Amino acid sequence: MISERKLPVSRRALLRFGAIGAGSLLLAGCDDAVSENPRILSLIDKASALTYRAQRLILPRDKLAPEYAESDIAPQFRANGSTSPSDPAYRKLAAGDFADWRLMVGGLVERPMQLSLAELRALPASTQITRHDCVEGWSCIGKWTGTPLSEVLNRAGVKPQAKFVVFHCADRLQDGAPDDFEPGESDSADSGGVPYYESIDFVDAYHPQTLLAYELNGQTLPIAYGAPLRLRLGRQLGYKMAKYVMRIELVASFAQMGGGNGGYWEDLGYEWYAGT
Ligand SMILES: Nc1nc2c(c(=O)[nH]1)N[C@H]1C(S)=C(S)[C@@H](COP(=O)(O)O)O[C@H]1N2
Ligand SMILES: [Mo]
Repeated sequence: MISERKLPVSRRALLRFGAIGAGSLLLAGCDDAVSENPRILSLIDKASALTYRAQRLILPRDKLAPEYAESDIAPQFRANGSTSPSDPAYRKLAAGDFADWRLMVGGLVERPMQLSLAELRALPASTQITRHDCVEGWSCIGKWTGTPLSEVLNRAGVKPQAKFVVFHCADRLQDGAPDDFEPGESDSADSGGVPYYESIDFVDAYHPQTLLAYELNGQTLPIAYGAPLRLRLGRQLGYKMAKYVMRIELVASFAQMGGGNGGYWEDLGYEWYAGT
């Protein structure tokens, strides 16, 4: 079911990739020093050495990612990847403060639904101060508020055949080798490109720190960070945390979707299970 292939992106390429970001985008409160951050280096090693199955055996299902104090929050959270989708339908929704936006929930569910932001905000909410680790080698601590994904899944009613939750996003990124990608430079060109998407299994989908976040640091989620709704996971790397989520689809397999590897970066060679 889950591919056991090794990460084809070399660690050297990842570090070079990280070095570009570290040089160009230093922000107070975010830890950018990839070469001095042994934890990030070791998690890159871990991501390539351990299979998904091994990680799932080692980690208790509900093991929580560390949570931090208000004083640990980065003064400015770093934005990465798409920061302003150019899709016309998205721009129109953004112009209306997402009043007309609806989260579509479909696929292998008993009750397909559409939820407005007001409806999501009316569901039980959860707030957490957690650290975001990007595969490029930087980390940032932020306070996220949103609806636990489990609240939405329970209302939609997950069919027994469903194995994965897929997040379809509003933005498109240029396809290409990770070496060609300039972090933060994806937006001007996203009218062509490939739609961003991600997928997780039900261990993560029902994990208490898995949120559909609509606030960052007590403010309505800004567009740069994925407005109106983005995924937050406690225990995986940044690229899993889909921004600009438009549609959630429950599937038995993602083999027929995109490049067949379960996510935009996965289709370019990154691990599907990006455990930290
Ligand atoms: N839709 C979408 N989601 C995305 C991305 C993206 O380009 N598009 N980039 C990913 C990567 S690599 C990271 S590190 C985080 C960045 O989130 P931030 O901008 O809030 O820091 O979003 C992830 N989710
Ligand atoms: Mo990332």
